[in-house]
Amino acid sequence: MDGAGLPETRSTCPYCGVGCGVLLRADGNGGLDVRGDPDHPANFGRLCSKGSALGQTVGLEQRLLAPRIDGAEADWDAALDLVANTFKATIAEHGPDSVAFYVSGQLLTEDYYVANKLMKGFIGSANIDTNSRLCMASSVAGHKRAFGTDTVPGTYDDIDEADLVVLVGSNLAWCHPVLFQRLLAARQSRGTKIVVIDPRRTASCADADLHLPLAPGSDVALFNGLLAQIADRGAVDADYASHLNGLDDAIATARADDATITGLDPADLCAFYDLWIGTQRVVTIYSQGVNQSTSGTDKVNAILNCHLATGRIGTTGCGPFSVTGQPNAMGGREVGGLANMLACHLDLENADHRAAVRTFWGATAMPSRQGLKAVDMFRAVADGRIKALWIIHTNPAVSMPDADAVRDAIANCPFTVVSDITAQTDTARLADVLLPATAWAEKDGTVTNSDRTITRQRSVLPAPGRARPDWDILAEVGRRMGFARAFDYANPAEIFREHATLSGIAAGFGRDFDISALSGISDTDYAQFQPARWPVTQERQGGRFFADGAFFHPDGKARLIAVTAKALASVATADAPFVLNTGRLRDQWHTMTRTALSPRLSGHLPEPFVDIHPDDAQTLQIATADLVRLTNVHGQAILRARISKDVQKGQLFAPIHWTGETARCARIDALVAPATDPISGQPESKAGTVAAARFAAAWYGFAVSRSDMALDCDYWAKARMPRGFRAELAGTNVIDDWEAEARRIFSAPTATAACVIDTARGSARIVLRDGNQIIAALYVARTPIAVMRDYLTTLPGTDAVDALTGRVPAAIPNPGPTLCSCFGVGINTIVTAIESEGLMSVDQIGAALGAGTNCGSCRPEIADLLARVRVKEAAE
Ligand SMILES: Nc1nc2c(c(=O)[nH]1)N[C@H]1C(S)=C(S)[C@@H](COP(=O)(O)OP(=O)(O)OC[C@H]3O[C@@H](n4cnc5c(=O)[nH]c(N)nc54)[C@H](O)[C@@H]3O)O[C@H]1N2
Ligand SMILES: Nc1nc2c(c(=O)[nH]1)N[C@H]1C(S)=C(S)[C@@H](COP(=O)(O)OP(=O)(O)OC[C@H]3O[C@@H](n4cnc5c(=O)[nH]c(N)nc54)[C@H](O)[C@@H]3O)O[C@H]1N2
Ligand code: SF4
Ligand SMILES: [Mo]
Repeated sequence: MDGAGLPETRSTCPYCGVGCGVLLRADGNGGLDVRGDPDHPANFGRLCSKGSALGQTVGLEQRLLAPRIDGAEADWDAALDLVANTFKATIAEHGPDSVAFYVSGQLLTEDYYVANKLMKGFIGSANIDTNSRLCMASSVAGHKRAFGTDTVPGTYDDIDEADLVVLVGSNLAWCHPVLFQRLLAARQSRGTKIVVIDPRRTASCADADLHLPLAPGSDVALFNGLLAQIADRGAVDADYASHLNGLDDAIATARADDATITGLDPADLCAFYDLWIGTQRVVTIYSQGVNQSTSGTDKVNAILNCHLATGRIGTTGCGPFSVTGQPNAMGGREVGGLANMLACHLDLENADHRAAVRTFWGATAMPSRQGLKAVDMFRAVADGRIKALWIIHTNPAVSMPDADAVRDAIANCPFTVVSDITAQTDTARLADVLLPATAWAEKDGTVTNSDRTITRQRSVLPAPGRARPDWDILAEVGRRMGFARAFDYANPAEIFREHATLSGIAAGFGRDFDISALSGISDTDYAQFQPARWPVTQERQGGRFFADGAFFHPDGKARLIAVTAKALASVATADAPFVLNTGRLRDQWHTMTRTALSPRLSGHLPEPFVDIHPDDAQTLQIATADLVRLTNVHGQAILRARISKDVQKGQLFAPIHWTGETARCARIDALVAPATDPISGQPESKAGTVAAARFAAAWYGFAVSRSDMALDCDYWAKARMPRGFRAELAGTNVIDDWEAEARRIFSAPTATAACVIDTARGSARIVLRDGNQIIAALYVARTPIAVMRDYLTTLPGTDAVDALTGRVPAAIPNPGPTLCSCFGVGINTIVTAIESEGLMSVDQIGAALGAGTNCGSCRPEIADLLARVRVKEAAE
């Protein structure tokens, strides 16, 4: 069937907190055509590489299609009864705090609302926490300390309207690419200056006026320095100060702090202070470099202090801006999905708030104290206090700090339920009961993005197999636990209405989150709901907060918090001398369960790596493309070395995305200490300490295959390519018969093999064919194997005759690794075009090759490449 005639459906991208609107059309073959929604206020039609590739990720190949109990398929009744009865029995025997839910900022608001209601209103425990603890908890805590509520004051329009945008611990170019595009557009039209504050040189630095590579963790000192300068230079807004408490104290404490611990060049620091103080319209965007820290909450407040002191908050082009990571991180905060919150920004520990929610829900049991925050929750699983655990829409065996310990805790928990869309995750493999959820394009509900805009997600594909929406699964369990009335929902619209009604009650307590004007929304209006920024009340819709100086503390004022820089939790020692920084790549989403399905996205960076400074590499005798083993008391990882001055000496950077499904030994959180911020409970995922050493493999290999491979050597990492899979391999063991090994890896006992094996030199090249057609190939050498990977990945399924050489035939240009994933343009192609056609700008490269002209996500890297080629040319 040709889908071209079908109407497009408006929905939201399921990845980052930018919350881009998308227009979806089922192609009639199970696939999906995706384009940016030109009318959505987050993106106005733009998409990044991940959003553009959504259509490649909706296939059913890896989907979980039926419930499983102990690995065997089961029907829903059996699975739901088992879950409900086991939770009930556990609570009856050990009390409500012996069970826990660990959920996700990727759940829809309606899913999240039901989960929170079930735990906090009916099970009677607050042991529901979420991966937002690893993500937004410090921002939430910082907002609440300063404003009295968890309020994001500004909107995305401020990014368009600012004269200075400061990115603190945010790699916006890769992690919020559409906002970065909006920022670059502002830079072009009004000359917006950009400052990046990040220990690492990132893609976001390509267009920056100033990059401050501060010492890891030293943000408080940097912003204290700024506050002191604000005071010293008379830049405090005296009028606005009447709305503030704690100003003098915060300034005095800031003056006593020491900005030199940032390790920055004093001239650069001064340039930053001049720029910040001298520019009225400044937006300070911050993300995980701020939040994921044992002083995360203090970092947030150090930033908020500067905006409050200058009154630069809540007006056009002004304000602190915590950008949310996940698509519904904000919605999760609204429903109170964290263990220390109630619903609708109400406080669990406030008796009046509790009474109001209890009455509204008709709650049968409600906790009066906070539940366990993520790190403590998994500790309680490990030591047996938690006996039944339900994990929904998150992959903690990979993403939690001390991930090996978390994995073991889950494995040993007496009863673990996992709701996911696939059984092929490190966490799902540990489940006693596995529940199949409908995925993004199959479900209905709402999400709230970083600037408080609520958008609908709408289903365009049928639920496959027996998959059911998360809210529906949760409500079923609630009913089967005996709470029939409270969980008798017919559809998400009904849940949304209830949530909106409760927000009106919360507003009566002086809370900011109020969408009560939507409490009577009809099913039809919900179906047609257009993006709306909260609050949504009879009196007001959207807009900014705090320009009027009205805050949510009892006295109506904001609080500046006196904060002092603290050392990192992990101290470098002779045993673990390197600081390990971790973060994201442009084209992968977290634990890759969806983005890795796209060959286009997998082409960008197909292997886990660690960036290491050239001086450190030299000391450790590590050469480019060597493997490096990182170790500490928590665990280990083996990664490919990338030698780069983007990281500072003594620091390493590794991506978070690889799992036990995609690599042998690259779950980076196995190395991350479970040290947390004392206020927010957020772990310091950006600054553990590790030892690094060259991993001495006896052989290195590269493999391509039409079908999946059976890999079990010391090092392997695999990725999709257009017709199959590619893998990097290495081992310490001696393999005597490479042909037999290849047949085993590729499960091809009878294929025709062409082999060149040189035992003396330890090299082997093996191409397996079915008839003429290449089904797989393996290349092995004693040193990191130099073959032309980008060419070899095109071979399976073809009858190419020259595959055995591992080299591109002279007649074919080698495009090099993919830079532009939309158009599949490789680095070599771009470099050649720059050199041979004399291209001078990213736009000229786009015009010549198409690269960077669709989603624009690769533009910073193209700019970087251009600069490098020009520097090289200048030196020649
Ligand atoms: N492509 C892609 N985009 C994503 C995601 C994804 O998986 N892939 N995930 C989404 C989610 S959930 C989130 S939370 C966001 C995260 O978005 P970001 O926070 O922008 O991403 P990260 O790469 O985790 O970290 C940002 C930067 O913090 C820096 N950093 C480390 N330590 C410090 C420090 O002490 N101080 C400062 N100032 N900086 C430091 C790191 O070097 C890193 O460049 O991205 C969202 N968008
Ligand atoms: N070292 C280090 N660790 C980190 C971070 C870091 O920067 N450094 N970042 C942290 C942050 S900010 C975050 S947000 C976390 C993210 O970490 P996770 O939340 O663990 O990562 P995801 O891969 O997004 O996990 C989502 C899971 O939900 C499944 N899923 C997809 N759609 C659905 C659905 O509709 N329903 C259900 N039930 N399941 C679904 C996916 O298959 C996948 O298994 O990682 C954290 N861990
Ligand atoms: S910026 Fe990219 S990943 Fe984020 S919502 Fe938009 S399209 Fe999706
Ligand atoms: Mo996140």
